[in-house]
Amino acid sequence: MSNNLVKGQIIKLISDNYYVKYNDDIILCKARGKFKKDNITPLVGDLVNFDSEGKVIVDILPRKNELVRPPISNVDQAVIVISVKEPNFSSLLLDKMLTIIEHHRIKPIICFTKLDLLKDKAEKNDIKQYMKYYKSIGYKVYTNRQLFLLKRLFKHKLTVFTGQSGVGKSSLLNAINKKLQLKTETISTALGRGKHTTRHVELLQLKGGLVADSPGFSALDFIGMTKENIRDNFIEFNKYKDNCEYRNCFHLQEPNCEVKKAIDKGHILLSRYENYTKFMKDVLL
Ligand SMILES: Nc1nc2c(ncn2[C@@H]2O[C@H](COP(=O)(O)OP(=O)(O)OP(=O)(O)O)[C@@H](O)[C@H]2O)c(=O)[nH]1
Ligand SMILES: [Mg+2]
Ligand SMILES: [Zn+2]
Repeated sequence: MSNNLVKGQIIKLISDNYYVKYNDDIILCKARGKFKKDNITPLVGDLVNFDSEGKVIVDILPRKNELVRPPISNVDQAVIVISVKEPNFSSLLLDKMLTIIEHHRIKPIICFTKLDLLKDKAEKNDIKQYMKYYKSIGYKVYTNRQLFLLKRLFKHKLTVFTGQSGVGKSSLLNAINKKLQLKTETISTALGRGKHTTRHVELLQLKGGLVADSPGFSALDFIGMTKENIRDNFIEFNKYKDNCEYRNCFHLQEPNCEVKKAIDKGHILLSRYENYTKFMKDVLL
């Protein structure tokens, strides 16, 4: 065994070239042949021991978590970027992303964009109510104009930016750090193709942390998630569940359900419950 083993983190992967961050250097490494034999694929985000002389990755340290799409490990938090227009706000999509991200034990942060496109007062009010509600249940909620606050979120963290194509993920990252110069696209072309402008997975250094401007988490479905998982990741329901008559209440048809009472009283947002019941049906299919 070599004496030159040091610990780094994979920040980019192009075919079988691994770019490993070691202090302030980026070192191009290969993976040890044994990984392939054992059917192990090093992922972007992996903490690794590598031989700094031979430039070979020798071990992958245990992963905190692992996403399939985008293929990244050790994710601490996800910024869910959601536009209020172009594309229109969808509470269904937001709740879906929240549920999936919570399930992966990743901390969600919500960032609304394109509020400048809201002309109608009622529409603006509507969005404000949503923002207030998600804050009230414990999420960090921002708009893309709150750069001062957003800039403080990244230190020592691995953050994934996620959300539909065209919501403004790359634009927001560029605003946080002008040097990034990520490619952005006008909305008509982005939507027309229905594809993400941003494709490959790479961790960028941002404000003392690492971020991935990922090509879509949104495509991810409730893969591997059970009804229980979905229920338990609607975080505000958990405060009421112990008082439901049934110990394993799904808050659907059961009598004396405290969650449903909380909805009737206006303590839980109706759209949250409607989206929840929809997801429960989807998972049963
Ligand atoms: N009006 C308005 N337009 C915005 C705002 N943020 C971003 N845009 C525009 O929205 C379009 C799409 O932005 P991108 O940053 O490319 O979106 P993206 O989320 O990175 O999209 P993909 O890479 O395709 O996933 C661009 O034309 C941006 O200029 C905003 O706050 N207001
Ligand atoms: Mg992009
Ligand atoms: Zn219940």
